Amino acid sequence: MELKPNKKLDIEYILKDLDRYRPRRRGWVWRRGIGEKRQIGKFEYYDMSEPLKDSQPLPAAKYFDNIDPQSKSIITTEIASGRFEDDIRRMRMAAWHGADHLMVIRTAGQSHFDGLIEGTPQGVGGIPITRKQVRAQRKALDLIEDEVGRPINYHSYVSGVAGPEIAVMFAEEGVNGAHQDPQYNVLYRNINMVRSFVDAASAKKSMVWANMAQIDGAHNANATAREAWKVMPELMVQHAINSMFSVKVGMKKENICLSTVPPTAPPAPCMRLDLPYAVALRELFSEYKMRAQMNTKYMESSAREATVTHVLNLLISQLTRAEIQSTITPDEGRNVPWHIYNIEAVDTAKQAFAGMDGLTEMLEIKRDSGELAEKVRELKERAVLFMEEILEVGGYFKAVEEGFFVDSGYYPERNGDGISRKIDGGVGAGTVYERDEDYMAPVTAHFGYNNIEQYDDGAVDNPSKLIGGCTFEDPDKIVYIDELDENDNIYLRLEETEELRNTSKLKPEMEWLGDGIILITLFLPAEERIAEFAALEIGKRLGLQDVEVIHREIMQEAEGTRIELKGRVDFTIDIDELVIPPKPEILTEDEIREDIDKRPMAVVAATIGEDEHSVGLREIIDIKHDGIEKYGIESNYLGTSVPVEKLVDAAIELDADAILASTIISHDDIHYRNMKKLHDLCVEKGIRNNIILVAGGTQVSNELAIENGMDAGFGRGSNGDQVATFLVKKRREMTNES
Ligand code: Z97
Repeated sequence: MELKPNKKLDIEYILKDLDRYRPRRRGWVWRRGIGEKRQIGKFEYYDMSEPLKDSQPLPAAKYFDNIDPQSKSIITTEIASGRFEDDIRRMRMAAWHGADHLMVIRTAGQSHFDGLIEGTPQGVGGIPITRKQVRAQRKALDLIEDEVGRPINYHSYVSGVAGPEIAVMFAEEGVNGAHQDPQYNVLYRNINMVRSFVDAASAKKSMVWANMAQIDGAHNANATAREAWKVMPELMVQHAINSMFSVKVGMKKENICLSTVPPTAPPAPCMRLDLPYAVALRELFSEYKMRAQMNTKYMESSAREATVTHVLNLLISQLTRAEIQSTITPDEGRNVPWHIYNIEAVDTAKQAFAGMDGLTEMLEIKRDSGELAEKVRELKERAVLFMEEILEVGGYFKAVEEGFFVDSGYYPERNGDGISRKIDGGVGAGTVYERDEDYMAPVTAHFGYNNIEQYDDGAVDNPSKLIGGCTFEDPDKIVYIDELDENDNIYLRLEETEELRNTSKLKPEMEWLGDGIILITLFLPAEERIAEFAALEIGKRLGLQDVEVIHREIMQEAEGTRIELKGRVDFTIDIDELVIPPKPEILTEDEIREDIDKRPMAVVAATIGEDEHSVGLREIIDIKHDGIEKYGIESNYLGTSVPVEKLVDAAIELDADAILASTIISHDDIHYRNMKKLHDLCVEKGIRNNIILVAGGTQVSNELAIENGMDAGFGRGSNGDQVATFLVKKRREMTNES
C-alpha cells in the first residue's frame, strides 16, 4: 500500500496481518548529503541535507518558491499520547514537517515491569511498549518514510528491570534507536545497581546486533538537580561511564549518542554557561555522536518562553554540533503533549537551522583564550577529578552508595544531598546469579560465558546454530501475542471512534481522535487568581467540559492576565452539512488581458483612514510584484491615509471601474467601519451600482468585508491575480456578460 497525501492513514490496514509483518530494515540511518553545498530554490546552503520528496514547508516558504530545507541534524520528536494509534497519525504529521527520529515515550511505571507487556493497552503519559504496538508503529513508519522519501528512525526505551527482554524485542522488530543507560535505572528508578549493570551488558549486546543507536541518560541529572548547571562535571562522568561500557560490549562509537542538555536558560546568562559546557563535552567525546536535548528544567507553561530557550539551545547546536536534535518544547513543561506542539517544536528546529545555515563560515568560537577557554579547561578538570575520586573510593557502586551523583554542589564542592543507593537495595535486588559451569544459551548476541564448545565447536561464534537460528535469524520463531486484555485494547477503542473515522462527522482533537479538546486564549483585566477563576467560569458558560487553565501570565498585576484555557466539547460537526463556498477560481493571465484589452479598466487605490501601511496595496497594484497593472489595468494610486471622501471623488472624476481601499489597522474594527463609510458614501453620491468596491489588508476577511458593504475583501496572502480575476468577473456580472 502507498499513502496518498490527501488520504488519511488507515489504522485498519496497519492492524491487518500484523502477526506476519516483518521489519524491512534494521539499524540507525543518518541524514544523507551532509557536508556539501547545495542549491535549494534561489539560495545556496552549507549545512543542509537532502531534501524530502514530499513535505510541509514553513509558513513563510511561500515567499521563497515553497522550499523546505532539511537540516544536517536528525530532528527528533517525542510522542506521548498514550494511544499508539494516535501516535501514528502524529508521526505522519511530524515526518511531513521534517522529523526523522520518532521517539515514543513509555507509559508511566514500565521500568518496574519485570517482563514484556503484550497487546495494545492504553498508557499514561506514553504507551506501554508492547510487541504489537511497536510492530504497528514500525509498519506505519515504513509507509510514511516512503511517502516523505527519507528513512525514519523509530525509538523507545531499553531501561528498566526488563531491559534485556525489551532490547531483544526491539532488535527483532526493527526498532532503530533506544535509550540504554544502567545509571538511569539506579538513580531515577531505584533499580538494583548490580542487576542494572548486568542487564545492561546483555541489552547492549542485542542493540549492537541490530545496529541500533543508543542514547544515554545523563540529561536526567540535569533535569533533576536543584541547580542544573552545578552537575556539569558529573554529566561528563555519566556520559563516560555509559559510553565506555557500551564500547566494551562491542557497540560502535558512531552508534553511541550522548544525551546532552544546555543546563541553563534565561533569565540566567545561559550562553556563558552552556556554550563552554557544550565545547568541553564535544572535545572530550569527539568520537561520539551528540544528541542535543532541549532544556526542560527551566521551562514553565509559556510556549513563547520555552520556544526562545529552544532557539538558544539550537544556536549552541549550530555553533558546536548535534547529530540529533531533540525537540520536546514546550509540551514537557506544561504537560500538554498535543499534536500541534510536537509539530511546532519540529518547525522551530527546522526554521532555526535553516536560518542559521552557514553561520560558522562567518563566526568562530574564541576557543584559545578568554572566558570560554578558561571555562572549558575548568570543566574538564572538574570532571576528571570526579572520575578519579570514584576510583579512590573503590569504584562506581561505592560512589553511588556515598551519594556522589546528583549532588547540588559544584564538584569538588559537595552538599550531601545526592541520590544514594545501596548495593543490595532497590527493585530486583538479589536476582543476579552466577552462571552454572555448564550454562549454555543457544542465542545470538549473547553476553559473556556461554560454554558452547562443549556442544559444538563450530558454534562458538554463532550459538544459535545449535537450534537452527534463534528469533533474530528466524522471525517465525517469535511468539506473537495479539491481545491479552479484553477490556483495554485497540479493537474497543476503534469501535468508539468508528463514527469519526468512517462518516462525515468531525470533532476537534488535541491528543486522541475524538477527544473534543479545544484551547482558548483570553485576556482578562483582572489579577491572576481572579482571572483564572473567571476563565474557568467563562469556559463553563461556553458549554465546555473538563475546563482547566493550562497557562496564566501576568501582564500587569492590576491591569490583567493572559490565560490559556482548555476544555472539551461533546458535539460533532457534520461536514456534509457545512456550507463551504467554492474556492475562488483564478483566471489565466491571457483571459484577464483579453478582457482588459477589449474594455479598458481603471481603478483608484489608496490606504484609507489614518493608515500609512502601503506595502500590501503596492504589491497588489505594482507590475513589479505581479500586481494588477501587469494585465493593463490602469491603477491610480492616491497614496496613504487618504480620506474616504477623496477616494470616492477621485473615482467619480476618473470614471473608475473600481475602488481599492487598503486598511491594515484593525483596532476597534476601524477597518470595517471605514468600509461601511466608503459604501455609504458611494450610495449617497449615486455611484454604488456602477462601481466595484474592494477592500484589502492583513486582517480583512471576505465575508466581513461584504457584510460591511464591499463587493470583496482580500486578506493576508492575497495576490494581484486574485484581485484582477475578481474585478474582471465582477464587471462581467454587473454588465450581464458571462
Ligand atoms: C529524553 N525527554 O529525550 P521509564 N531510560 C532513560 C531515560 O532517559 C528515560 C527512560 C529510560 C527525555 C525523555 C525522560 N527520560 C523522558 C535513559 C526517560 C524512560 O519512564 O522509566 O519507562 O523510562 O530522553
